Amino acid sequence: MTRQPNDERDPKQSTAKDRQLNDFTVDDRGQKLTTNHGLRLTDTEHSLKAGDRGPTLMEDFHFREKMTHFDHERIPERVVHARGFGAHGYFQVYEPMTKYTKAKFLQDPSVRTPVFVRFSTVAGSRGSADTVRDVRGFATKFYTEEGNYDLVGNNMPVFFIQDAIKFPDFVHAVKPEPHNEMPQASTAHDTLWDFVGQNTESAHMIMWAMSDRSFPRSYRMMEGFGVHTFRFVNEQGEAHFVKFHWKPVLGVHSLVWDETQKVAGKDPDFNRRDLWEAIESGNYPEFEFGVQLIKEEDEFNFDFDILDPTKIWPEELVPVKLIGKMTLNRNTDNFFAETEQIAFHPGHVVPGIDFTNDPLLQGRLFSYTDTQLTRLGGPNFHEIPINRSVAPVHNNQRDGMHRMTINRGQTSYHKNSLSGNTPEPASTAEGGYEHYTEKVEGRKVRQRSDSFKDHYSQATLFWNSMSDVEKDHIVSAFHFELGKVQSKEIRQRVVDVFSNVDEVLAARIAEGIGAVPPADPKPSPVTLVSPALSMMNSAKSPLTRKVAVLAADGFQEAELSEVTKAFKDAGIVADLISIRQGPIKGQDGREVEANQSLLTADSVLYDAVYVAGGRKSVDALLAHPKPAVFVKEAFQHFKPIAAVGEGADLLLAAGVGAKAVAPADAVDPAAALAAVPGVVVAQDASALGSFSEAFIAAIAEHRHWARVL
Ligand code: HDD
Repeated sequence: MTRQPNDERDPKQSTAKDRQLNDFTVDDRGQKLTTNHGLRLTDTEHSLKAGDRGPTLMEDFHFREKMTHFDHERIPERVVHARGFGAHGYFQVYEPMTKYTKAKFLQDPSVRTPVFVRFSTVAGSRGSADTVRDVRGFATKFYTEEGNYDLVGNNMPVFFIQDAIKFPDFVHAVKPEPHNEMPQASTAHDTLWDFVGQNTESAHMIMWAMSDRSFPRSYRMMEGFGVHTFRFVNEQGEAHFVKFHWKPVLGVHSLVWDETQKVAGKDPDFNRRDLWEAIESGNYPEFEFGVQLIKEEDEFNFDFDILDPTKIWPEELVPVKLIGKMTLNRNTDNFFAETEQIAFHPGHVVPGIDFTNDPLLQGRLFSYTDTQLTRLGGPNFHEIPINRSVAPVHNNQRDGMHRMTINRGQTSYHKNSLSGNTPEPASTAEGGYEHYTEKVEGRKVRQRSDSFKDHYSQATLFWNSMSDVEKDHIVSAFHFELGKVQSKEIRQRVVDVFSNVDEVLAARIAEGIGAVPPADPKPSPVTLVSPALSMMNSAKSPLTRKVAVLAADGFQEAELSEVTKAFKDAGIVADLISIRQGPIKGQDGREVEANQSLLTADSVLYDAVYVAGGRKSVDALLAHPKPAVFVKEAFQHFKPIAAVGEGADLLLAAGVGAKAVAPADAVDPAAALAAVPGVVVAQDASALGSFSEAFIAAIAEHRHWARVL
């Protein structure tokens, strides 16, 4: 599928927001070159000089304009979430949510509400790598008929702190250290772990951050969470507490740590490229929208405070009701204009959605507009095309840097008589926003409620809910992170803090970093488990997985063509990788195009590896140093691997199966390979159908953890 600019798309597929953006979209292709003022130019390669070897003249207005604009092209990056990637799409509700909320975009299943989503990492700069260990931002702007609604969430359901006033402290601790601006996009340094040791409310979020949720395989394969408790309010003014969820249709899947570090070098744009390519090829990412609801009268019926942003509402306790679906179906036309200039704000709500007294949320309501004033250069950032509401905007706000709107009329104040007192406030029946009339009472205090003081139970719940593999990964993550911490006191303090989560966990952490473990460690007495927290229980699918197909001249033709056809039919994306890019010849002389070479492709960029047979092809691969390393890495990253015929020789050369049975020379090598979880082999081309089926099933499993390395 070739890329279709927004204005050339099927009008039936375009949303009100797409059409609005078209009014601002310019296609320079095929046009004459002009200045910013529309003057046609004859030349842009030579500055105006006094003689062809002489000095440049001040009079050269084109030089000055071109250079001045260039000199000012950069804007400040976001103070957090600087690196991001966005896409357009739409949202549709499954059934009217009238009982719970009057939000118009949640009523009519036939209505497609336009959305723009920006995924991001938090700590790194704009140019940092995608696959670092970090929380991922998941911010959605719904362009509803009632104005923009922003759901500014993350891929983890809790946060590091409970009160927004601590956000600058937390961010200063997690960002590169101030004296030397190191390390980039990494939590593995002293100041972050010092913060964790001193601020125990972060314990639960740290458990998430140390899990593999911190490096999603794809933005299309991670959950999103609104984190805070919000309110749904219906037409009758009745409220429910609500938490928001995005559930990826493809399931929740992650990379493995070793892989993330290699990918960061091989393709720092890994996650953004994945999203871009999926959308370009018509594999539109889909997320179901879920809500957890608690009645107002049940506010105090839980053993945690439902307003505490370091707590989840376990899904087994408060089920997630899936109420709609978001589909991302269009890439941006221009990264800067759209993804960089979009401005989210958790305070952009619509009637039917309201806030609670979560002290983290309350503080966020200040920060987001404030930060745009510097980042986007003034108070009129809502007029930037990507930020514009599709609902009409009428008020008495005027002027400021870069004002676009030309407001007609004599008045710009309320109340007035000269314009009949318009624009006039709307009644609630006319869609006017009315705040939920919550009763509040209290003394002014700089304090936090005692109900926020349990910092550990849910960290334990998270730990208890992990599979053994996930637990091992969490422990290694602590070893890596704390291993980079210079201060022994800080390392010890972290072990001491996490012994409140689980002493066995703390002992395992201590073991890898030379710290003192808790004496006589025992598992935590908290035994609650929430299966929804383990990624192992997530949906599995082969759709859009990427397979590396290794072959060279002399490949067995049916083994390549039939298996790659089966991939295609199963929605799997295959790259043919050979020693060189370009055509390669099969046994019987048929040519196919290798679209990657062993220089451009790496195992870490694929979900699975397939080696076709053909003596000459496999011998060529064996003679080259890279293919065996390629397979070995895939094996060590627990990825599905398959081979037919002579292709199995490459697997054996990579050491696959070496530990499956012993002694290796006593058994049939093919049997040794077949005994490895996630390895699929066939003797020859006689049963390619069942072979492909078995391999595709192995690909759907994503990783094969039972493998002995
Ligand atoms: Fe924040 C950006 C998510 C707490 C202050 N935040 C930002 C973005 C996301 C989040 C996804 C990027 C939006 C984009 O793509 O442009 N933030 C969260 C979540 C939080 C959270 C889920 C906790 C539940 N944030 C938080 C607090 C504060 C901020 C407590 C300050 C009081 N966040 C900001 C900010 C940013 C931001 C400084 C930087 C760029 C921007 O807003 O537009 O205002």
